Amino acid sequence: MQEAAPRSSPIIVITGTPGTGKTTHAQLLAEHSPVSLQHINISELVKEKALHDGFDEEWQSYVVDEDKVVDELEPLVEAGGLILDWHACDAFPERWVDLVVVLQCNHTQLWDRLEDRGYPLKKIQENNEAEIMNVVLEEAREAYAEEIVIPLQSESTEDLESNVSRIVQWIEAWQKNQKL
Ligand code: DAT
Repeated sequence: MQEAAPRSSPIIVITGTPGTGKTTHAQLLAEHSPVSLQHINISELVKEKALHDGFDEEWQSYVVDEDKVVDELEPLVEAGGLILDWHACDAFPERWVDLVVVLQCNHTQLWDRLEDRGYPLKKIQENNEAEIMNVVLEEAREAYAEEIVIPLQSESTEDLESNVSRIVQWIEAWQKNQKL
């Protein structure tokens, strides 16, 4: 296992099936964090910087070039202080990551959220199945040390608020540890 390089602010991955609340959590966390954290929505970055091999019409999504994503982020990693918001959490090298939050949501609620987003039926079904099978959580557990992968429920505003305050507490503890 690779050791994470020492850095003054942590790198936190917020992951989960699309619609579980990654961006909502990342935005609130960036507001409340005791250290400055830059929220990077990887799907937006892929579009903006064309880190893809084109658009898949059938799935209505970009075919992401993960190597390009990693190259784009690498210069930012040394300083730390990032929230990486993406469903494909295992794309990030282990040495980058201090905490992986995996958001989870019951599948009927997820279905409604994705329908509201106007996803095609096939994409809703695929994501729903992935959520039921815990695909993202399994991927996170395979890619990172067990103790840094934290699954959190994201079904209500209360969940959102308590998750963010839990992550804030984790950041405070992380900072104290770095100073030891
Ligand atoms: P993601 O970034 O994982 O695709 P999102 O943050 O865009 O998800 O959230 C999708 C929708 O669900 C959006 O309308 C906000 C809502 N939502 C997410 N998490 C929630 C929560 N814990 N409580 C209430 N609504 C939530």
